[in-house]
Amino acid sequence: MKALVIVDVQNDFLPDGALGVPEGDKVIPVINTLQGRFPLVVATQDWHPADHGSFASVYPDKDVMDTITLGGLEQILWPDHCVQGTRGAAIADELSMNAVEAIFRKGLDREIDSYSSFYDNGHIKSTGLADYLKGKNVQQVYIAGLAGDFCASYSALDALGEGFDTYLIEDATRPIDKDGFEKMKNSIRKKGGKIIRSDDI
Ligand code: VGL
Ligand code: ZN
Repeated sequence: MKALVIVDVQNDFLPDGALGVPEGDKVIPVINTLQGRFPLVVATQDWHPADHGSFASVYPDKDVMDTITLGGLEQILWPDHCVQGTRGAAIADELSMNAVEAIFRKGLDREIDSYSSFYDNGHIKSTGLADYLKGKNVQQVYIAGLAGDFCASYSALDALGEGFDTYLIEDATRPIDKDGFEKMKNSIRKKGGKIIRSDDI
């Protein structure tokens, strides 16, 4: 059985959002059309406390895109985004949510960031998504959503690590940085994942 994982299609990742992804809104109609082809659809939501350690605003001497060490890992500093309960953290209005059976939230721990839908960046805490999918006999995981070079790609890598046949749907995602996305796609391919288009499903 196959599942569609819709990653972080939230207002703050749309072009006008706090951490706007170029053309991020373009994924919405593609994902809405795709959902009917899957027996199981789940979504994730980046869900940070207002003083999350990945926010540049927390450090008086740092700027957005500077790097620091957070939770023992190199961390890019972001603009404040997806703060719990805010309009920016809400799922985009145009995304159809009727078929979404569960929403997995991540990024709640201020001491470590969490790009992947499955684990925090240190692979310490699980979101429960892998067990949820395995409990429903899912073998194929299809990844869509934002941002292509971060949360979508890290989700694909962790899905591979969990033993799922993994597909990243290229026209159902958009990256923050194109070069970074090419590198992530190569890492996914190297681990056995496939980069596909929505027409292939
Ligand atoms: C994301 C950066 C910071 C994402 C989340 O959803 O790709 N990127 N937080
Ligand atoms: Zn975030």
